[in-house]
Amino acid sequence: MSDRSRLSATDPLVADAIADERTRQEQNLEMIASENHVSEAVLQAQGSILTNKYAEGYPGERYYGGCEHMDTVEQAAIDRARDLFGAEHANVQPHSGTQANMGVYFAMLDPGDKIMSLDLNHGGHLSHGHHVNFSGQFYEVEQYEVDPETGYIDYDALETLAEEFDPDMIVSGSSAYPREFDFEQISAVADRVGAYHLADIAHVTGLVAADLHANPVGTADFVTGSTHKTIRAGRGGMILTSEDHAEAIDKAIFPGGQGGPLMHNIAGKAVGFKEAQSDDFAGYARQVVINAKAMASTFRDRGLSVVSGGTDKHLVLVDLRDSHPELTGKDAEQRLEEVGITVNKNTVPGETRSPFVTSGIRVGTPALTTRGFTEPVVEDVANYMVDLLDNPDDDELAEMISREINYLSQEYPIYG
Ligand code: DSN
Repeated sequence: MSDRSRLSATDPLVADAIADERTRQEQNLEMIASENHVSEAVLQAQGSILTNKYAEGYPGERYYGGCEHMDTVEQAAIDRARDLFGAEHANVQPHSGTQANMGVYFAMLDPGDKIMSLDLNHGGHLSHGHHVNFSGQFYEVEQYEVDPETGYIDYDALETLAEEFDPDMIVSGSSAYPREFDFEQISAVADRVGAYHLADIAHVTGLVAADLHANPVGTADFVTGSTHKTIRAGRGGMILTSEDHAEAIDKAIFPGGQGGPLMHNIAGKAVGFKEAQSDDFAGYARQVVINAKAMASTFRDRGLSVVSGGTDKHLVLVDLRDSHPELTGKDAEQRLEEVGITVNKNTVPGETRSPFVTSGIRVGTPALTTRGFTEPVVEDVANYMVDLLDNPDDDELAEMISREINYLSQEYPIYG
């Protein structure tokens, strides 16, 4: 009996939902910038019997017996992460990027200490001190912004704010900022005001690993990331740091903030990191950026306003207010979803609508590039998107685009 038939016999509801989700992923174009399609090898590792094993502790120092194979897997993930990013120390146990950030805060800060980070509406992340997140409740937070004219981070204003606020930690990194961070400049400001610098590279781990994006390791005191985005190593998080902070970080993750590591996820990370060491992956990462730039210039040519005028990486942030004032991010997300294009509504700098409505959409190329899309196809997709946004009530056009998307999804299968 195959695994699939065993699951459908035990729990048809879950089996059907997984099968339907697989069909959805195959038939839609996934353009949420934080998503990707992992390899069959990563899927196999993450869906393995390693989920059965408790391995509290770290390789060679566990609180449970029978951990010799867990040590092999976790040490491989650690060694490969250190090699990919040039880090002295890697902790691969955080369950997610947010848990990784929590680990760094818990290791280095006391409740009430001060964090300075990028505002959520300007591209930041909830775990960088937003008031609805623990980070905004346990710490005092001030946020820097992008220059409203250019869409780039205003480093002069960041420095002035740091001098006034006197933070204990400055966080760089983002969820929806289409440009590279100047990690060296932020580290220099952090040094001047006596703060730690945490660089959260969640979105760009794959681009950093492939040397396509500045690497903050060795510049920032701590580097955190998630492992399922551009690096395609399956769900999870990691922390990279220097030897002198290694012990504090390891203690903050276990026993500080987590119990048993998710060994099946760590196996996925190990496999994904091995894949990321290959020339194939470097070519993939290059194409992710080429595709995003092609998408940004198509949007621009068609009259859309692209925050910061373009992109340095895998995502484009479209501000709909100038070109489509009547269309919200929510409307755009919904209309695109109806033809098989999945994006997410996103707040934009100077946002006036709620996060449930928004005035923008965030569009990413990591998953399309995994399917094999190159610039001409990406440009076609971008043109279909603008056609639809220009004519949101034209059902005939929507049907035609839906057929084209369906054709493309069959031409470029994910798992065959
Ligand atoms: N929620 C993720 C994103 O979409 O960017 C980040 O954690």
